[in-house]
Amino acid sequence: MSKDIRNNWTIDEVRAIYNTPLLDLVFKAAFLHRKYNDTSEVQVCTLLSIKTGGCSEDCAYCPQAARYNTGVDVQALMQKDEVLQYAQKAKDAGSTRFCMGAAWREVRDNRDFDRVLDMVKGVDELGMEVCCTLGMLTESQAEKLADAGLHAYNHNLDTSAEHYGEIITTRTYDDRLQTLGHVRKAGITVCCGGIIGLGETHDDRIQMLQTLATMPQHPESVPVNALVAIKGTPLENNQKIENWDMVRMIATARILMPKTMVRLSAGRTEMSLAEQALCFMAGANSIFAGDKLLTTPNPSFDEDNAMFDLLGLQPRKAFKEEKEYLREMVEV
Ligand code: SAM
Ligand code: DTB
Ligand code: SF4
Repeated sequence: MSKDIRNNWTIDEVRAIYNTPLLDLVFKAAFLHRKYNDTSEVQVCTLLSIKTGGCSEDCAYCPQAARYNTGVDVQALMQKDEVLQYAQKAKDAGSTRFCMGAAWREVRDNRDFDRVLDMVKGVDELGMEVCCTLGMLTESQAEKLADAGLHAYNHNLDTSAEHYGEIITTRTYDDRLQTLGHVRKAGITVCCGGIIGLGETHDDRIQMLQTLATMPQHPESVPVNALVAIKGTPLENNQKIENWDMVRMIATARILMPKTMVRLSAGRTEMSLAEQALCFMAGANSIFAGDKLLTTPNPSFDEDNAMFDLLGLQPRKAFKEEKEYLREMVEV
């Protein structure tokens, strides 16, 4: 194992990296990014909200929590065929990963879950990397998702353990870590990151990054979201984050977890091309594409294709890691 890939980062080491003067930080991150990844490639993922709104949790940022008046209409679980049409459209537009999100606190063993398992099978059969984000999972639910062909599970830590109680009171940080353990044990890849702009301190961000980077195995992807401030939620008046903070988060994540896909996630509609370019320079190598995230707007495929042309970037192929691994096995 290379000395750059570590799981024993101390909080002081993470703090020192995070506080490096910005241009030095970006340089170091860009260097490691070039050492471990093909920097001409960006993973293109598309999200679909398969069950929207009406969630019983109190996540202070979320437009889908039932207790806030955000104007999001509640929609029951979509039908499999309709979901597969969206997935095919996303594939045709160049996406290689399709992520289905449900506004659930946790998965229940019922007919809705069986339908989600069918959707997972269907998207997998399209040859896309299929991802879900459905809330908390038990060990056996994670196994069923793995058997259906699930490639990745998104379950964010959102912020530090210390700040968590200020943002969510209806579940704990440990609940979150437990689900992540079930996902890992079932052999599904882990997608886990957070949000900046929740009113956290720099130290909260540093602590969250340390938690991610000291997991026994780094998450395969780390989404970094900027808060989309939603009218009706407790965080509606939070100040917009500085793009410099996004760059600092991405660069620190890249240095701590050199091989992880670092996703420049929510917030891109507020960013200029130059700001996004700096994020790619700092080590971001994945985006959400398509004109909607779950319930809020996102740049269109056309805008992103133009950005890729301008910056000389290309969409990364599906299942690249697995294909390289198989090739190595055959060559041995
Ligand atoms: N209910 C499931 C859960 O909480 O894990 C899955 C869906 S939930 C909407 C997925 C993630 O979206 C959250 O963990 C959070 O990180 C992100 N998210 C939700 N609302 C957001 C907002 N307004 N701005 C930025 N990110 C947001
Ligand atoms: C993640 O980290 N960000 C995505 C995805 N994982 C599920 C969700 C962003 C949601 C932004 C608010 C919305 O569109 O509802
Ligand atoms: Fe939103 Fe997920 Fe929290 Fe529900 S659990 S309020 S969908 S972030």
